[in-house]
Amino acid sequence: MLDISTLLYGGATFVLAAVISCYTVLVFLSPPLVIASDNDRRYRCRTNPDKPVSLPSIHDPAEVDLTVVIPAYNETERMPTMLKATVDHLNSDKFSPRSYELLIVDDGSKDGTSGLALDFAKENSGIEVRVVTLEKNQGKGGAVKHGMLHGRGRRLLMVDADGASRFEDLELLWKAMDEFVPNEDDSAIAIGSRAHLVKTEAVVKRSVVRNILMYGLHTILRIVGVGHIRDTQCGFKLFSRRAAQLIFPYQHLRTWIFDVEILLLAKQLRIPVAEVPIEWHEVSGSKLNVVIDSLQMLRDLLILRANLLFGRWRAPPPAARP
Ligand SMILES: Nc1nc2c(ncn2[C@@H]2O[C@H](COP(=O)(O)OP(=O)(O)O)[C@@H](O)[C@H]2O)c(=O)[nH]1
Ligand SMILES: *[C@@H]1O[C@H](CO)[C@@H](O)[C@H](O)[C@H]1NC(C)=O
Ligand SMILES: [Mg+2]
Repeated sequence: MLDISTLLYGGATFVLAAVISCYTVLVFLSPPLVIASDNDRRYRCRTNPDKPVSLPSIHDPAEVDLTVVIPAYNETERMPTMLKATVDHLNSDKFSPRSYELLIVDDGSKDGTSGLALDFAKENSGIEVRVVTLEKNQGKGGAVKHGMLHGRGRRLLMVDADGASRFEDLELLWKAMDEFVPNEDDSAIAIGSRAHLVKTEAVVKRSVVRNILMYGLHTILRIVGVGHIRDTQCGFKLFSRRAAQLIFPYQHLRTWIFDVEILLLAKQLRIPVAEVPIEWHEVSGSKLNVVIDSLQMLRDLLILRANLLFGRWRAPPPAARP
C-alpha cells in the first residue's frame, strides 16, 4: 500500500537521481580548462621571424604600460586597416609617453594571417609586435584568453581585428580605469559599451535577425546573472594586470560567449567593471554564423549557468592563492 513515507522516499530518490544525471551530463558537456601546448606558448617577432621563442606569463611583473591583444582568425582582409589605426593612435601624442606591445593571436587561420602580421611587424620597426600562431582554431574566447595569459602590459586591452571600434576610445577606457585603480596593484575592468547606440543607425542598419537575436540574448543574460551589464559582447575591453591574473586562468569557454563568463568571474571576485560608451561601426565580413553560433551560444550559456549552480566553475579568491 502507498503511504506518505513511501511517496516521500520515492520522490527524494527521483530528485537525487535527476540531479546526479544532470551533473553527469554537465561534466560530460563542459569544456575543460585548456593548458596551452608548448608550441602555442611561443611567439615570433620582427627580430625573430623564423624560430619562435617562449612567451612570458601574466604572473610575471609588467614590462610595458599596455598590451593590445588582437584575436585574429582569417583576418588578412580586415586587419591591415585596423592595425594602421591602432598604431596611428599608439604613436600619437594622445597616447605617449606610455609604452606598449601588440600581441596578435592568430587563431589557427588558413589564409596567412600570421604572415601578414609578421610583415606588418617588419615594416614597423619602432613597434613591438608579437605574433602567436595557435596550431588549432580555438574560437575567439580561446584566442583572447591565450593573449591575456601571455601579455606584458600593466594593462591589457582586447580588441577585434576587424576595426569595428574606434581605437582612440581606448583613452576613455583608460580614464575610467584610472578612477578605479589609484593603486597600481588593484584589479579593475573597463569595457566598451554600445548600449547608447541601440536606437541609432549603427544598430538599426544591422540585419533584423541579428537584432532579434540581440534582444533574445539580453533576456537570457539577465537570467544568467549579468543583467547589470548593458553590453556584454563588445570586443573592446581593458583589464588591469591584477584583474587579468585573477580571471583569465579560470576561463573555460572558448566560444563567442566567453565575455559573459569573464564578467561573471569579475562579479564573483568583486572586481569593479566600468561601462564606457564607445563609437562602433559594423564592419562587413563578420565570421559569426547567425544560426550555428546562436545555438552554440545558448548551449554555452546553459553550461555556464549550470556550472555556476553546481559551484564547479569558480575563481579562487585572491586570499586563497599561493
Ligand atoms: N569567427 C571567428 N573569429 C575569431 C575566431 N578566433 C578569433 N576570432 C576573432 O574574433 C573577432 C571578432 O570576430 P567578428 O567576425 O568580427 O565577429 P563579430 O564582430 O562579433 O561579428 C575578430 O578579431 C576575429 O578575428 C574564430 O574561431 N572564429
Ligand atoms: C578560413 O579560411 C579557410 C580557407 O580559406 C576556409 O576554409 C574557412 O572556412 C575560413 N573560415 C571562416 C570561418 O571564414
Ligand atoms: Mg566584428
